[in-house]
Amino acid sequence: MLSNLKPQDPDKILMLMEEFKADTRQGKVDLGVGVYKDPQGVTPVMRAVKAAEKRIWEEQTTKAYTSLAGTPEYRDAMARMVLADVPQDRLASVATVGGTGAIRQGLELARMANPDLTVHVSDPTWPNHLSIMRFMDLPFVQYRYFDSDTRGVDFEGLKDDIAKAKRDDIVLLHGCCHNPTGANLTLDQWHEVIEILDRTGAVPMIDLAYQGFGDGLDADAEATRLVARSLPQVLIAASCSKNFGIYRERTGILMTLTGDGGARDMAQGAMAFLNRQTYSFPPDHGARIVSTILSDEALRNDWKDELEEVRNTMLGLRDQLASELRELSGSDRFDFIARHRGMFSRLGATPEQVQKVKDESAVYMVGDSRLNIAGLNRDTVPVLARAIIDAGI
Ligand code: PLP
Ligand code: TYF
Repeated sequence: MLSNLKPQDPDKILMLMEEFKADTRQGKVDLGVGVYKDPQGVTPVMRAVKAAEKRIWEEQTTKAYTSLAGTPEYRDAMARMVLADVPQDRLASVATVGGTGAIRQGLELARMANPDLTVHVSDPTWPNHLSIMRFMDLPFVQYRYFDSDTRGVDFEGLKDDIAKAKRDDIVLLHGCCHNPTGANLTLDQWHEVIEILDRTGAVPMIDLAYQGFGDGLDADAEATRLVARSLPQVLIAASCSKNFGIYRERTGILMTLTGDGGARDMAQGAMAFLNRQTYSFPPDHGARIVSTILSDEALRNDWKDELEEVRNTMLGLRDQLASELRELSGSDRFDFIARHRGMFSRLGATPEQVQKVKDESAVYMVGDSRLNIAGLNRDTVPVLARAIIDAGI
C-alpha cells in the first residue's frame, strides 16, 4: 500500500537550507530561511525565554494534559498582546502547533462554516499557504500584491481583485512584515481594505507571524486591531516562533472574532473540536514560556528590550544595504530595501541573477529573490551589495 505513494514537491526554502549547509566555500552567506540571526550568525535563545524556562523547571509540579484549547493564561496573554483591547464577548481562541497550525485550523474552521469557500491570497505569499490549501483541496485565487516596478504594493490591483471576493469567502492578509516581499499596506490602505471587506461580506484571516519585527510590537498589530474593531467576523493566526525566538517549540494561536454570545461559543467549540481531531491537546511548553513572560513585568520588559534590539539590528542592516547600493549603483533604485519591513525583502531579480549571486559570491537567496535581512551583518552587507551589482540586478 505504501508503495503507492508519490513523491511530493519539496519545500524550496528548506532545500536551500540543505544546499547551503553542503557548500564548503569560506565566507558563504545564508539569506534563505526566515530565522533571525544575530551579527555572529547565531539564533539565540532570548534572555527572558531562558529565565522563564528556569522558572517553569523550578515551579512546575505536573505535566498532565491541559485542555483542548490550551491554557487560559496563554490565550489571555496572547489576546492582550495582539489585540490590546480584548472584546471578550466576541473572542474565541485555541492554542495551536505554531502559526502554521493556526493557519491550518483556521482554514479548516472556515470550510466547516462555508463548504463553498474560496480563499483569496496575495501574489506572492508564503509558499506554505498555497501548499496547505492545495493539500486541503481548498479553492483559492491570488490577488495582485507586489508591484515589480516600485517593489511596493500594487494597491489598485489588490483592491480590484479582493473586491471580487464573495460573501463568506476568506481573504488571507499578512498582518505586518509581508513574507516574501517586505512590502506592506499603510494604515490608510488598511481602512480601504476594510471598506471592501465590509461591502462584500468576505471574511479576513490575518496571518501575524512577525509582530515586533517591523515597526514595533504595538505598531505591527495596529492593522490587525483595526480590522478586529471594524468587522463582524475575523480570523487571526498568530505565531510566537519569531518574536519569542521559540521556533522549534511550535507555539501559535488561532483567534476568531464573531458576533457575541452564541456565535462565539459555537466558534470556541468548533475550534476545540478541530484541535481534538488533529492532535488533541496543543503543545504547552512554548505557550507556558510566553504566558510566563507576558504576565511578569520584569520578564516582559526584558523580552521587549531584546525584541527591540533584534528589530533595530534589522533596520540598521536595511539602511546600510540601501546606502551601499545607492553608492555602487549611483541611483536610488534600491531605496525600497530601507522602506520594506520585517525579515524579508524581495529584490525583484530573475532566477538567473539569483543563481549568479549564489555561484559567484556564495550568497544564498530564495529563488524568487527574497533575502533574509537578518542573515547579514555589517561585514557581509558590502559583499551582498557588490554581488547584486555584479549580477546586473
Ligand atoms: N506565516 C508566515 C507568513 C510565516 O512566514 C511563518 C513562518 O515561519 C508562519 C506563518 C508560521 O510560523 P510557525 O509555524 O513556525 O509558527
Ligand atoms: O518563510 C520562511 O523562511 C519562514 C520559515 O516550510 C519557514 O517562514 C520556511 C519554510 C517552511 C516553514 C517555515
